[in-house]
Amino acid sequence: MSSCAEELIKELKEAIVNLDPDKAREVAEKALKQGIDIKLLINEGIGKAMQRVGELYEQGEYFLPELLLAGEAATEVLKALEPKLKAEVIKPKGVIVIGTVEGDLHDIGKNLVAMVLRANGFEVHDLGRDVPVKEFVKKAIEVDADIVAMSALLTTTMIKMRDVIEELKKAGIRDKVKVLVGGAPVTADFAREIGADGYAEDAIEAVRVAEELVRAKYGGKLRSEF
Ligand code: B1M
Repeated sequence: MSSCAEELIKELKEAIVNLDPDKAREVAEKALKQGIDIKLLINEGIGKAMQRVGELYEQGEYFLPELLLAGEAATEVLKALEPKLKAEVIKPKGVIVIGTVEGDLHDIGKNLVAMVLRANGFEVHDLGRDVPVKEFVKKAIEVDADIVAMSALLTTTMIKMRDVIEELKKAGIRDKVKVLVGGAPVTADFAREIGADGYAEDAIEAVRVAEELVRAKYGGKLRSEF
């Protein structure tokens, strides 16, 4: 990493950890103008900053209002990155319904995953956060989804992913829809245990896994290849 990139990423992290959304957006825009790799901004900037915010919360130095402000700062960075990530999609690689599961208000990681999937040629229908189990299934039917993608950040809400899979079975569409899961407390083992088809650790991996899942559904092809 160049020293200029290092300096800007440090500034970006500080703006988020110091709870300054305006500054965070300003630094992100500056970094984009200087051509700094978006992956670095996402992983080293937003990712590491939110990790630090989580630590400060655990240590009793930050409380809920601080978490909210840090969330706003990270969202400002995502907004700045979005135009750079937008891809013109004529025929999507696959259709994805995404959301954060019921009871869970964390949506920064999910927004990031949705944005990166879109930028990589998927049609993404974002249901938002705290999404009721049945909403995932309803939307999957409505848009003829290839993948239902779920995010959870709480150990108490990740179990809702299993409920969505059960609901897909009840609706008779489990064999038509692949399930992709992720989020900080989610692991590959947990994904297997609940019967999901794929797990991704971060937004970049989510793209690779989503492509694999669509290919598995269509005998090796992406939707755009038909
Ligand atoms: Co909360 N919170 N929070 N919080 N919060 C955590 C998650 C926590 C770890 C903090 C801590 O204690 N250290 C802890 C969870 C403990 C646990 O369950 N194990 C926690 C808690 C306890 C809570 C409350 C219960 C606090 C309270 O009320 N007492 C409460 C719950 C509210 C609710 O959801 N019902 C709460 C509330 C909040 C805010 C609303 C204030 C705010 C969220 C704002 C928002 O999202 N708009 C918030 C925040 C900001 C955090 C931390 C600090 C940051 C989360 C974040 O945005 N990370 C978090 C601490 C931490 O994570 N270190 C914490 C950055 C983001 C880019 O990462 O979402 O992990 P992440 O996404 C990653 C990967 O996980 C992956 O890709 C992304 C990177 O590329 N990924 C996927 C995510 N989804 C994926 C889906 C995929 C694939 C990959 O496929 C579909």
